[in-house]
Amino acid sequence: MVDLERIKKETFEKLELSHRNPGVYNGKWENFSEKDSISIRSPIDGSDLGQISVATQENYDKTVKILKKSFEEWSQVPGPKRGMLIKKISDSLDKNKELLGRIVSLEVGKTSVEGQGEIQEMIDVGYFATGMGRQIYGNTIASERPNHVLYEKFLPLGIVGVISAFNFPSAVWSWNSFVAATVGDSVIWKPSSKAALTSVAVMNIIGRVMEEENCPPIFGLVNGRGSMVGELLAKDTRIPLVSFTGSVKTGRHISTMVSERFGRTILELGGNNCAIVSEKADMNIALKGVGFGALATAGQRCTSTRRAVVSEKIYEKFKEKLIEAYRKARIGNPLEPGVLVGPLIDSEAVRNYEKAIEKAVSQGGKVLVGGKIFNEVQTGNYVEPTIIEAKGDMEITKEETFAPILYLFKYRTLEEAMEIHNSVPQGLSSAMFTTDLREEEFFLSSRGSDCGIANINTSTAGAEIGGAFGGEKDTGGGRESGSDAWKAYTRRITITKNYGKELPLSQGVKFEL
Ligand code: UN1
Repeated sequence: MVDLERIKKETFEKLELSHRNPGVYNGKWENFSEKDSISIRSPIDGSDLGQISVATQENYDKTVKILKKSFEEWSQVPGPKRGMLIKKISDSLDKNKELLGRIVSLEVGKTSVEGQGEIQEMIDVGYFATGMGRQIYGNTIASERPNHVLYEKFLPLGIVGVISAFNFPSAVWSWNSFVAATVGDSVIWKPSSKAALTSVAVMNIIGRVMEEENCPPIFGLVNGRGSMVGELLAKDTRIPLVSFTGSVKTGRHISTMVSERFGRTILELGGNNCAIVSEKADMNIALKGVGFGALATAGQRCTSTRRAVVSEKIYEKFKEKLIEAYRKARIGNPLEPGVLVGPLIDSEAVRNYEKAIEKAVSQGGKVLVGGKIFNEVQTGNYVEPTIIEAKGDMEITKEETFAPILYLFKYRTLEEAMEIHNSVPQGLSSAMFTTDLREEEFFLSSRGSDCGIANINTSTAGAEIGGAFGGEKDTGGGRESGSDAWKAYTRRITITKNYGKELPLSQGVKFEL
């Protein structure tokens, strides 16, 4: 049995967290406000993890002003140098990886390895951004006019707002922030109020590096509720870009407010990710891929596998083996070694799990395994991972429920599988398990997966930071993290330069003055 109290004490001490933590950082911590605070409870055992103060409008304004000033200085620093600061941050996160991972586990209930993985994801994107500091490039384009050059430059945008969700309380922030900072922006962070402690722990580490490096405060933090801080950010014309991760409903609201002022958004909203398992799949890989996708983070990833569409030729065998694997998966305290499925974030998530199962059953679904609250652990936040055999076009399978519920479908032809796959409003991640080249290329073609992420023989979950992350349809269309996602954090200028002795006009227009 792990000694939770000891772990808490040690982690808090080393990360300089207390029972009452300030929640606003703008180069220095703003004092704990007595007026309003967020209470954090661990989903592991319901115990009190302390309080985080909530930003007032004044705190918010002051932070934006400071970040604006920092931007002016920081955007003048050469890209490779900016990248080197991010490297130092990554080095420091690496040194504190174990402790930070523990905070993630304590606060949002991730298993130890997944908590560590979350921090590793920050470290990775930091090193990626370091290299990127030397690769902020634009195209040179052939001009139609003699003695002319046509090219483009990507300049920093200003202050980028990042609103992050509880399930990846620091990694998704870093995808946005490290890339944005490397292209020359400053960043204001509004974390989920369910994961405010992680944000304070991360800023404690980063703040120290910034001080040592004598760097202007380019990373600000304003904890608070979405209805207050989120709204302020969305309406604030000083914030040219808002990156939001969360529900479709809130994303739609934020997006409307930001676009009303012609601001830009990067939206990473819901996923309803599907895996197609062909009769030509390697059964072991498919079982592990679907199992990991559906069970990791207790089904609380945007990339979690929520539907599996299996060829009728192997359906029964696959079903049997998957049920067997589910029965073996250990549920419980996520800090215990060997546990695969930790708690859901809170009692509301448990209610949503129960409601979804009820709806599925009333729509004709059959519970094959799981379906109940897991009573062996006291807090009530633990649920049994569930597989539901779907019947026909069940409405509930079109919704994203943040819980370990997997809907199982059977297909006859690949076209039929693809239709089921693409029949949901969301379009984040997808996977196909097959060893047939024709099948995989069909899946990756314009008639195939309609998602932003399409994987072959690996899970819908667990993307690497090197690729662009995001999806289509109700997922919102944004791209973050790797590849050329950095461009979204810049403004592009197109430049035409005439180095000749005449003034020829484009399109052959003559204009004799
Ligand atoms: C999310 O759930 O919002 O691909 C992000 C994955 C992780 C990130 C998930 N690397 O599962």
